[in-house]
Amino acid sequence: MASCDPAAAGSLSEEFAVPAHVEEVRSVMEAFAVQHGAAGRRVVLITSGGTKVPLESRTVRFLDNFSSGRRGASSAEYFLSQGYAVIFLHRQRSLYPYTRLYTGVNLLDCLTLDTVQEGTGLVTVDQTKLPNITEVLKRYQAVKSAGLLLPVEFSTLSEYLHLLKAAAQALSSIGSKAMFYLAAAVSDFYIPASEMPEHKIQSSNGPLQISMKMVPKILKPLVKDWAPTAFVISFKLETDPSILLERARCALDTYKHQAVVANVLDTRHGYVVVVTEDSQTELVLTDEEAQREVEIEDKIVRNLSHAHTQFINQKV
Ligand code: 9Z3
Repeated sequence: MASCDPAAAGSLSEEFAVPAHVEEVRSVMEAFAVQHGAAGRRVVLITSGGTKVPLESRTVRFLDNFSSGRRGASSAEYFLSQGYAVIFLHRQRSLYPYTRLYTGVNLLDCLTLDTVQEGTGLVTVDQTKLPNITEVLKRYQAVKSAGLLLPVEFSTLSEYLHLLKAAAQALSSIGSKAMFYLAAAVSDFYIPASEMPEHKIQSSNGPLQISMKMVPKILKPLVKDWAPTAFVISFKLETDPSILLERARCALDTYKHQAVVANVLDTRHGYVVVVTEDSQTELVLTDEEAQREVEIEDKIVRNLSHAHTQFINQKV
């Protein structure tokens, strides 16, 4: 059996540059949590998309973790319909709640300039090219006008790590009403700033050999120190199904958080296993459900928000 995930190492600020706007974002997230907590709402912090690890300080090349952001973006919609307020910490330009439904559509092909209305700024939308747009727009505008969705962007691993820490601190005031839903695909490896070449690596120097350090496991301080009373869910991604559950259990045993959602890359949109200390629940999309365009995130979010209710009730 492979060993469990290594423990956290080093201090975040020493190893990863602190983004200039982190304090500002932290206070916006804190105000969001306090406002919704006071209104009796739960708040979920969703991470979504892959982190980028630069190979050069003036970055031309970088290592990316695969994630389209679909899991995070669709989950955000389902959490909103379950009554949660959502902080959506996502990779810049990855899929976004509601607009994700229209990726691949060229917006300009859906609009016609109304010659009668020309000069008023009005255009006509061809609704056949944007399925369910009226319904989706209504839902999006309701969420927006109620201030229920707070988007925060990251691009690099450093930004992700610092913003996640800031989010954990920001949500600490609402205790068990906070959920962390860590669906982002986070790099396990990085090159420390001190070892990174400043300029573009030259191919004229021959084949490239890089040595990367292990990324400190952020889940450890998150669960233990930054958000000890929150409901924390991590995701475990594997490509080899035979090691998936063992790796998920390993993560749960190491970090002692509430659940791991285990998935395999190729089947992630049709099958996941929610692993907790004393249960293992398979969530499956049937062919019939897939045809009706049911999404597995609907099932994941229902399962976890129910577990979150029980978690909150145990605490009071
Ligand atoms: C996941 O496992 C997500 O479900 C996916 C979603 C990234 C597969 P998409 O965005 O895909 O819908 O295209 N996220 C966690 C991935 C990850 O890096 N997990 C680490 C690990 O497996 C733990 S933090 O070791």
